[in-house]
Amino acid sequence: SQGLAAAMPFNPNKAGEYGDAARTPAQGATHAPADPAATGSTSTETIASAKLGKGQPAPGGNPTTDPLDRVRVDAAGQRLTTNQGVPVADNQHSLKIGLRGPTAMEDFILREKLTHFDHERIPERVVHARGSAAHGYFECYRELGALTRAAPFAQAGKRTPLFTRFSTVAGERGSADTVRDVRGFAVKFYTEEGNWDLVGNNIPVFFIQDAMKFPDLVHAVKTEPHHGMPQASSAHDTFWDFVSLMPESTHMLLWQMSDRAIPRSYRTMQGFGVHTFRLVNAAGESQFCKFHWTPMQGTHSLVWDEAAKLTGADADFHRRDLWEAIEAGQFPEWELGLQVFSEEQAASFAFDVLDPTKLVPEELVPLLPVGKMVLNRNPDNFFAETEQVAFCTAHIVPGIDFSNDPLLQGRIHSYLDTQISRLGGANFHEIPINSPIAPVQNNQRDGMHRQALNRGRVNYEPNSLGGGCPFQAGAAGFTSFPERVAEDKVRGSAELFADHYSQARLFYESQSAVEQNHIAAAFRFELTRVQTPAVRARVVAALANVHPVLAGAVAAGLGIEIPPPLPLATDRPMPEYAPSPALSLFSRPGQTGIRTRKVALLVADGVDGAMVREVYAALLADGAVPRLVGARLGRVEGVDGSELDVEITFEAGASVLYDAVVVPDGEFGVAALGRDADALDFVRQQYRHCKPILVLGAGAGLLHEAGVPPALPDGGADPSLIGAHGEDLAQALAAFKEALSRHRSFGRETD
Ligand code: HDD
Repeated sequence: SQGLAAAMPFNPNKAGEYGDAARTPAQGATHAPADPAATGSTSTETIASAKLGKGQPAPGGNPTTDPLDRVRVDAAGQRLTTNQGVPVADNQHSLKIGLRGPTAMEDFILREKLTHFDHERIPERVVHARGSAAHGYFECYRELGALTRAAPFAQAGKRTPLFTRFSTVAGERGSADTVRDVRGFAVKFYTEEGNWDLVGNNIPVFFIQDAMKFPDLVHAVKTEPHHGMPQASSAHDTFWDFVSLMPESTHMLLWQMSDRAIPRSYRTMQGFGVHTFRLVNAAGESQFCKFHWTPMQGTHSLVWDEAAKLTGADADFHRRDLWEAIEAGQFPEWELGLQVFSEEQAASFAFDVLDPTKLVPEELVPLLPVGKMVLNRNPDNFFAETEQVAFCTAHIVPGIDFSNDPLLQGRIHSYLDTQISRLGGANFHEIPINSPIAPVQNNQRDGMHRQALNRGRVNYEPNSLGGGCPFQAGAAGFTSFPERVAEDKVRGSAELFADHYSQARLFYESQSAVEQNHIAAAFRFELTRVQTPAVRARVVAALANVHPVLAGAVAAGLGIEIPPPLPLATDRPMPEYAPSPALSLFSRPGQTGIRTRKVALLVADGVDGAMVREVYAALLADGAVPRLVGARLGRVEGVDGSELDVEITFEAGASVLYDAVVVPDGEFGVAALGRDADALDFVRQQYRHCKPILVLGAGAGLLHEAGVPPALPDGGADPSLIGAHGEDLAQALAAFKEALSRHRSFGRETD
C-alpha cells in the first residue's frame, strides 16, 4: 500500500467518497488537467447546453459530472428509508404474528426489499459481457476543419468528455480478465453535437465480412450449447469448426493467436475503429478514415503460461490494474491517429477498404496524430455506469459518416436493438451515463421508465401550435454524405473480398521471431483442445495458404502432416505487401518508463534489510509499485537488525501478479527462502515468464536452488537477469530499471 497510497487516492468530483474537498484536488497531489487560464493553454472546453449552462466550465472540471451529480446518492449521515422515502425503524426483523409466528402479508417493507432484490440483475451483454470502464477526456492537438466538422476536432486544445469501456468478448460477466480473447475498446464522446460512439476492438480486423454471419460466429465461440463449456475460451470444437469453414477469418485468427489477445493491461493495448469510416467537412466533402488508438504506456502482453495462471491468481487482473492506476493518479493515455485516404486512393489498393478483414498498412497510409484520450476518473458505481452504458455504432455526429462496409451496416441496427432488451426499453438514452450533454429535443414520447417531463400539448411535427418547435436544423444538422449508388440489389460480396490470405501472410511476416513462435504455440494449444481431427486438419490447411513455416510448426505440434492447402477463391497478385514493422507489438515500447510496474521484493528473517529498503525507495521514486512479499504477514528482522513489514504473502501475491522480482542479500534470509516451495516457485516463474530479476549478493543462492541460471553484474547474455553486490548496487539498479521499462527479456524463452 505504501506505493500507490503514497500518491493518494485521487478522484476529482467524487465528493461522496472523499468529502467535498476532493472536488478541488490539492496542488501537487494530482494530475488534474491544468487550469487553462493559469497556463495560457488554448483549451476551449466551451459548452452551451440547458443542462450545463454556457461558457468555460471550472478548470479541471468534466462537463459529464454535472449531469451525473443529479443522480449521485451519498448515504453519509442519512437515515434508512423505503423506496417511497418512509423511514425504516427495523431492518433486521420481518413483521411476525408473535415472535415464533408466521410473517404478515402486510410487511410492505420486507416485500419491497425482496422484490427489488429479485430483480437486481439485467441480461448481460450477449458478447463483451465482461468489462471495465473509466471517464476521461479527449484533447484535440489540431483543428481539423478541412477534413471533418466533427465537434471534438474543432479547435486545438479543445477537450471533449468521454467514457471508455474495455472488455473481453466471449466470456460471461463473471469470467476472468486474462483469457485469450479479442478485447473491446469502446469510446463514448459526449460532444456538444450529440454522442459519438467509436465501438472498436484492440485488433484492427474482424473474423467475418458480413453482419449476416455474426450470430453464427458468436454461437460458435461461446460455450457449447449442450453442456455450457468452455467458459471464455475459443479453444473448443465449435469455434474452430466454424472458422475453418470460413476462410475469411484467417487473418483475424492470426491476430487472435498472437500476444495481442493476452494483453498485460487494458492500458497497454492499441484500439482500432476497424471499419473504414467517412470524415465529412463543412463543405460536404468526404474522405475515408480509419481510427487508431495508440497507448502511451506502450504495447505489452502477458505470456500464455502467465495468463493461464492469472485466471486463478486474480480473475480481476485487468479491472484492478485500470482502477488502481487511475486512483493513483497515473492516468492512462492513448493518442488518436487517423489514416485518411480518398476514394480514388482506396480504389487503387489491392484490397477492398470496405472489407473488415483487411487493414490499411501504415506504410501505405501513415497515421496522422490528432489528439489524445486521458482516462482520469473511475466510475462511482459499476452497475449504473459500466454496466448500463450503451454503445451503439449508430451513434455518430455531424462530420462522421458510415462507409458501406457490410459488417458496419449490420452493426448499425444491432446495437440499438440489443440495448432495448438489455436495458429494458426505448428510453435507455435517459440513463445518466448514456444521456448526452447536448440538449435532447424531439417528439419521441412515453415508453418504459420515461424520465423526461415533456411539457406542452405538441408532440408532433410539423406543428403550428408549438411555433414549429423543435424545428429541423437543416444544414446545421446531421446530413448523410450523398454517395452515388446505382447498382443491382444482390446478395454477395465484392471481388476483392475473396482474397483471404494475403494480409494474414503480411501480418505473420511482420512479426518478430518471438511473436511468430507464440502464434504457432497458441494454434497448437487451441487445436489440441479440439477433439475432431478433421477440424484440426482443416485449420492447418488454411494456414498452409498463409506461411509454410507456420503451417509446419502447427502441424508438428499436432503430430500430423501438413494437409493440402484449402482451395483459393482468387489468385490475384497482391503487389503492395511488404512486412509492416508497425504490426509488431515490439514497435511501441511506450513512454512511461517503469511507472505502475509492480515489483516484488522477497523477504524473510535474516535478509539484508538496509539494501531492501534502498531498492524499494529507488523503485518508488520512479513511479514503480514495489511490494515486500514474504511467507506470512507481520514483521521480519534483517541481519542488520532493521525491521521490515511484509505487505503480502506468496499465497496472496503470486509471482504472476508482478512484473519483476528482487532477490535479497543476506545468507540466513536467502536460506530461509530457499526452503520455501512458494519462494522457489516465485523465482522460477519470474524467470520462465521472462521478467527482470535483480539478485542482490547472497541471493544468487536462491536462484541456484530454484534451478535458474546465475545472474551477472551487467546482465551478460540475459540483460534482464542482473546480479549486484553492495558496491555496484547503483549500476545494477539502473540496469534493472532499464530492463523493467522494456518489460520482458524474451531471449531466455525456451518453451
Ligand atoms: Fe459488437 C458489443 C465491438 C461486430 C453486435 N461490440 C460490442 C462491444 C464492442 C464491440 C467493443 C462492447 C461495447 C460495450 O463495452 O458495451 N463488434 C465490435 C467490433 C466489431 C463488432 C469492433 C467488428 C468490427 N458486433 C459486431 C457485429 C454485430 C455486433 C457484426 C452484429 C451484427 N456487439 C454487438 C451487440 C453488442 C456488441 C450484440 C453486445 C452488447 C452490446 O452490443 O451493447 O449488439
